[in-house]
Amino acid sequence: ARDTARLLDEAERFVGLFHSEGEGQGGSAARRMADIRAEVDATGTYTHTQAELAFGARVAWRNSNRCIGRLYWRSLRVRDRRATRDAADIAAESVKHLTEAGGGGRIRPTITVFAPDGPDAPGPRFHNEQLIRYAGYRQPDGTVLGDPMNTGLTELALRHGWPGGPGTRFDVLPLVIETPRDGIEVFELPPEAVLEVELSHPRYPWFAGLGLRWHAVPVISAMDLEIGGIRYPAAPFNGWYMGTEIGARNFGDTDRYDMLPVVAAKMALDTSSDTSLWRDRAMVELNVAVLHSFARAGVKITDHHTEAKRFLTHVEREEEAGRSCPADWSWIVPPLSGSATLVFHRYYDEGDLRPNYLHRTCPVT
Ligand code: HEM
Ligand code: NRG
Repeated sequence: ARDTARLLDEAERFVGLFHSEGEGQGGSAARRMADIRAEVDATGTYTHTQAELAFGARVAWRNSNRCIGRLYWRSLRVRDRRATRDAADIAAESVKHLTEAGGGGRIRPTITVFAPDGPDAPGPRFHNEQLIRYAGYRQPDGTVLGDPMNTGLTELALRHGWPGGPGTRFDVLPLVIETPRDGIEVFELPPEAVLEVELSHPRYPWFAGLGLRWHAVPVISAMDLEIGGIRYPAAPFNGWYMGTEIGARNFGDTDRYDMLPVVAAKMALDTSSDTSLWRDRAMVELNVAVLHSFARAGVKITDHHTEAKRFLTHVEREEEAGRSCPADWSWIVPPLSGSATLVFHRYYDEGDLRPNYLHRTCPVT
């Protein structure tokens, strides 16, 4: 009963927002709430209309206080796949999401929404943190082949029948999908659904020889979409990359691909002293390589200066619309040259609004 009361409270807040932002198409919030109450009475849950689902997914993006890319929140494409319940069909729809959203490089911000959690059974979920992730194989000597971030998911996939990839640093992991009926199942992604960019550098011919590559489309798949008290645990969404995510973090972090020492050595920098700023110089060139390579491959990407300006435009627009834009400074400020971007030089309201995308405690296991 307490759950039902909470659900109805959340539904009322959401329906109020939906109507106050002019999405109601002539209907009234009170009428809609009466229907929702009746449906909750009868079934323990309620079903969003397509318009509510699309609005909810877009506003959840608008409310994502860690995201610098929110200027285009209204243009999110919403694929309603709530009726798709079998793991194999969910995998097939995820592959379609990848090809449609990838657009051969003309990336389109897209979300696919699968079934929500219900009163009797949870919805399906992905154990993959993103639809495309590179395997991390723990080696006997304690090092990791591939992406150390994904050792847990790699071992989970192997335990559930994945034979393992070819054994490169960039083996694409299978989808690991859990449904209440069939438990955990594993589905290989077809290579043509995985758009990737090989990295080269505009001035350093040796850079291509490092053999680095990254996937074009980041599709976050282990966050719950929460709208009006309803949780959608499988609702993978994507935009495009900001270069620093790859060049500074994925390749720069010491607990990821840890490439700064390798790049610095190739650049013949003095790595014996922190003071030579070899890490900083290597990081800049890694980021130059990422932006250069994506542009050359015709794959949409953005740099942190452009995106910081766009973000402040977004904050202004939100204020004009009478809303304050919630933002988490520590995520919004880019990991490279923070103070050279405008987003560094101010503070923000953090906010914790709904609808939103929320982390579950643990995607793997
Ligand atoms: C986080 C950029 C689209 C929701 C981020 C981050 C960046 C970013 C740089 C920080 C990531 C990190 O530090 O690891 C962009 C760009 C987009 C875009 C350039 C291009 C259109 C989207 C879309 C959604 C979204 C379409 C949802 C519909 C989020 C969320 C986070 C986030 C929820 C936080 C993720 C977490 O907590 O791990 N975004 N984003 N973004 N973005 Fe966006
Ligand atoms: N840093 C992560 C991706 C996080 C989300 N970033 C986006 N989201 N651009 C990485 O894979 O490097 N998005 O929806 O576009």
